[in-house]
Amino acid sequence: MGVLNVTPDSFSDGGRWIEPAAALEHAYAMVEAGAALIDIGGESTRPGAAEVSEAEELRRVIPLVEHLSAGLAVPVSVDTSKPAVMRAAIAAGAGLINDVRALRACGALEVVADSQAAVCLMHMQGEPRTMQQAPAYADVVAEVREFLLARAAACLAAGIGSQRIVLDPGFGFGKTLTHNLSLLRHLDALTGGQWPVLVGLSRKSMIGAVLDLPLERRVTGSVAAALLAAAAGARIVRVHDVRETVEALGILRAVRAAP
Ligand code: YH5
Repeated sequence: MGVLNVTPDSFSDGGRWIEPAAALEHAYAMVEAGAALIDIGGESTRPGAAEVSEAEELRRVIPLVEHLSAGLAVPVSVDTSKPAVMRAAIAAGAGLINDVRALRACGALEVVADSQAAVCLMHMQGEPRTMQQAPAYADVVAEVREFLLARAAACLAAGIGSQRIVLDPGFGFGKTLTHNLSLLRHLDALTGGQWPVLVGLSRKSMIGAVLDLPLERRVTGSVAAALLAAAAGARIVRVHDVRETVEALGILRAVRAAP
C-alpha cells in the first residue's frame, strides 16, 4: 500500500502532493513501482495536528479518488474517520476505508455496512492531539488485540462481511517506543488469527528513535521493519518508499517459494 498524503502539514511528505497534478503523478509512480493499493489521506493524524473540517477533507480527497479509482489498475483506499467523507469516497470509487478510529465515529459503521467497500480497523489510544503524552498499557499486545477483535465483531454485527475486514495495531498511535517494539515482536498474536493484518511503520518515529535518524534517512529502517512485519504474517504494508519495499518483499516471496 503506497501512501499518498494530501495534507499540507503531513508528517513525512511535508505536503508535497497537495498540488493535485503532482499527487496524481505520484500515485501512478507508486503503482509503477509495484504498489497494489494506494491510500489517500486528507486528514493529518500527526501527534498534535489540527483537526481538518469535513468540507476541507472532501475538497482535498474526493477529486483524487474519482481520478485514481477510474485511472489506476489497483484499488484506492481512503484514510478517513468521517462518515460523510467515507460515503463520498465510496461513491467516487474507493474500495477500502482506512480508519485510524476503527469506525467508532457515529454513523461510520453504517456507511461501510451500506456499501461493498472493505475496511481497515486501526488501534489508537487517545486522540491524535494528545495520544503521545503518556501512553500506558498493562499488556499492550493483549489490549490492542482485544480492541481490534471487538471492533471486528462490531463490524460483523453491523453486516460488514468477514471478507471485507482488515486489522492494524496502529504503530505510533498512543504508543511509546517500547510499546511499538513489543507489538512488532509479538505481531504473530495478531496475524495468527482469522483476520488479515495491515501495518504502517514507514518513516515513523520508532524507526528514527531506534536508529537515531531524521525523517529523510529512515528508508532502510522502514524497509527492514516492513519485511519483518511481512515475515511475521502481515498481509499489507503501508509505505512511502514503494520500490524499495517491493524489492525486499520479493526476497521474502522467493524464500517462501523454496522447497
Ligand atoms: C497506520 O499505521 N499511519 S498516518 C509519523 C511519521 C511518518 C509517518 C514521524 N495512517 C497509519 O504514516 N493508517 C497513518 O514520522 C495509517 N495504519 C493505518 N491503517 C502516520 C504516518 C507517519 C507518522
